[in-house]
Amino acid sequence: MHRIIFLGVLMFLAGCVNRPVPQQNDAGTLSVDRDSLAQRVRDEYMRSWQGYKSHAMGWDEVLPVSGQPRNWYDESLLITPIDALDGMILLGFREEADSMREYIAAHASWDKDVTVSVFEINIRCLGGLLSSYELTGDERLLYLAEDLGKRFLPAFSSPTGMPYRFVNLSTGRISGEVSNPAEIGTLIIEFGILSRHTENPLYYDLAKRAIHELYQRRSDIGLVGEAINVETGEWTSISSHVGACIDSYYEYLYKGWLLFGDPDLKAMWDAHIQAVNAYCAHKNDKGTWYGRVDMNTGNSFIPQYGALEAFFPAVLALSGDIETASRLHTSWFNVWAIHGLEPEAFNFETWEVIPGNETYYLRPEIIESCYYLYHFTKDEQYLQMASRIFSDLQAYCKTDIGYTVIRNIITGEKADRMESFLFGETLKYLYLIFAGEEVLDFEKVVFTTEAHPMKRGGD
Ligand code: DMJ
Repeated sequence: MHRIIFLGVLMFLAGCVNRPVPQQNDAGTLSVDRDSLAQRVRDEYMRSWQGYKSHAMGWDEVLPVSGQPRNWYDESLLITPIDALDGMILLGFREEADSMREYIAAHASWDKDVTVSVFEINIRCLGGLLSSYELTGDERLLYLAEDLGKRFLPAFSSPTGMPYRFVNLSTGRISGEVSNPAEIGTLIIEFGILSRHTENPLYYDLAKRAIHELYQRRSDIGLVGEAINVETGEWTSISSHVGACIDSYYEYLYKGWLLFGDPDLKAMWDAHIQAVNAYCAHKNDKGTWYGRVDMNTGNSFIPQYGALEAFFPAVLALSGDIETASRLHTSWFNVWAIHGLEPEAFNFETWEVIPGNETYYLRPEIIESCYYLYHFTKDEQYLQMASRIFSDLQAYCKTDIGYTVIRNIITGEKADRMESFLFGETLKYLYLIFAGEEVLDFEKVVFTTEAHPMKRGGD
């Protein structure tokens, strides 16, 4: 017992050591030292990047506890370097970014007999190459992006035009006929930017057709389900929400409208957000939430919200609904504060982690929402939240090599995984919120779902 108390005190002190001390500012509100936090995020970014380089250079990822290298498929696609490159540029690591750009130009190749997830490789690699191309003008990155885009094309050969989930990069063989709105609808930004820079409308047109086909299959009350067969067009799951498998479909409708000015995308967003607000939104004594319902009736409400849903305040804020965004974000931050990390899924009525969802995957969405809400409101509370999150990441997820997934946020047990979105999103959003808009003018870009900024208004 004494040992447990002693350990508890040690853990508490360890947490305190890492937490930045809030300071009183002139207005009498708590403030955080943004410059010093931005510098600390930069240091952590570079420390983790060196961890990847020294243990796994040329592989897709490093395992941050064991130090083993890991590939997603039989051969490396350089997922971490490509996903990280624009962050390296934005954080001001110019020499490292130049050398990594040379490395990618020399070693990246899509001519591989591997069957990949179109969604994942699109958001991490196609998006990463295109934003780095926009930041540097390096035509070799655009060449790589176009080559990858072409290899995705067989995915659209389904009878409905909605893409299959997987494609073999070398043979074009497709598989995965049961897909979902997120994987079908989260292509239009990357494909549209590829069309813009290659002056080939094919990519935008295919991604738009896929979205259109999906939208046509919404229910009478304007909701989509969680899984759909791209060959038959039949829904195979009627669960409707703003979380995994649906999330970035909604996100890309609004952002696609901002980026390309396509009124069809705006009309689709308007129809969906009305339905989502009517059926999924929920208030209780603990806050504002978005839960799960039957897409056809809007009934059978399940009070589940989680780490992936935490992007939704960012999109609500972007679309002008700051008030709901702020209430929803604060509700979820209160869940973060229980354990100092967030669960993958949480029951907002019983106030418990949903069994089997105790893992924290180093996800960025809660930080992304802090960043958007701070941009729109300039309210210091969002800086304080981001500061607390950064402090918790250091207290619980930090390893000698980088940062790791926490298998169980209640016990603190570590797993051994560091996804590329640590660089692509998690540390990038933390840096951007602390560093301020001199680094990147929020109004001049649209962030992809993997936080790759794409320039608004042409090239
Ligand atoms: C990222 O790959 C993207 O943000 C995606 O849209 C959802 N999941 C991860 C981060 O959590």
